[in-house]
This record gives sequence, structure tokens and C-alpha cells, in this order.
Amino acid sequence: MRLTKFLFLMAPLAVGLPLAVNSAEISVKMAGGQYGPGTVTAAVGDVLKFENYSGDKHGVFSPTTGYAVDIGNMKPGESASLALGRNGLFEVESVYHPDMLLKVEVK
Ligand SMILES: [Cu+2]
Repeated sequence: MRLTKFLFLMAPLAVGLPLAVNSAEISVKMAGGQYGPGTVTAAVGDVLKFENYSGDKHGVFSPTTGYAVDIGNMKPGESASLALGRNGLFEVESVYHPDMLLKVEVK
């Protein structure tokens, strides 16, 4: 069964989610022990779609202070979406693969 999670990266003082009608979905593929691409520039309201194309599970979270991003374990074939609700710069790592890094800039 294909599991799809959907999370919101909340603004510090969320007064509703100003998601743009024309928000973009940005694909981040997990394969070969890396996120691809390794750097993403996005706009508030865009959605990052993580797709695990590898044969490993990955524990997707952000080590950046102030970013409570924890998608949790993603098994091979699973996907998960993260809506970007505020601007800023944060990193995404994998619990099991500390060298797996994704830098996200939300403008
Ligand atoms: Cu991993």
C-alpha cells in the first residue's frame, strides 16, 4: 500500500495558511543515498513532494533550529508532501544517513 503523508510547515504565528492558488509542487527524489536535487529554492505556498525511489527507508527530518519538520520513516516507494507555509532557510536530513542533505530556501 502506498502511503502519502501531508505536513504543513507552519508560520510562527499562524493566522491561516496563505497558500497560493498557483503553488508549485517540487519533486525531491531519494535515490543513491542522496536527495535530488540537493538544493531547492521555493516560494511560500509551494509543496515539497518527497519520493523514495531507493531500496532503503529514510527518516526525514530537519535539524535546523525552529523548524519542526519530522516526516518520519519513509519506506521504499512511499511519498510524502510538505507544504511550505513560511519563508526561511532550513536543511533536511535522514536519520539513518547523516550525509543525506537537502537545503531548502523559501522566499
Ligand atoms: Cu536515509
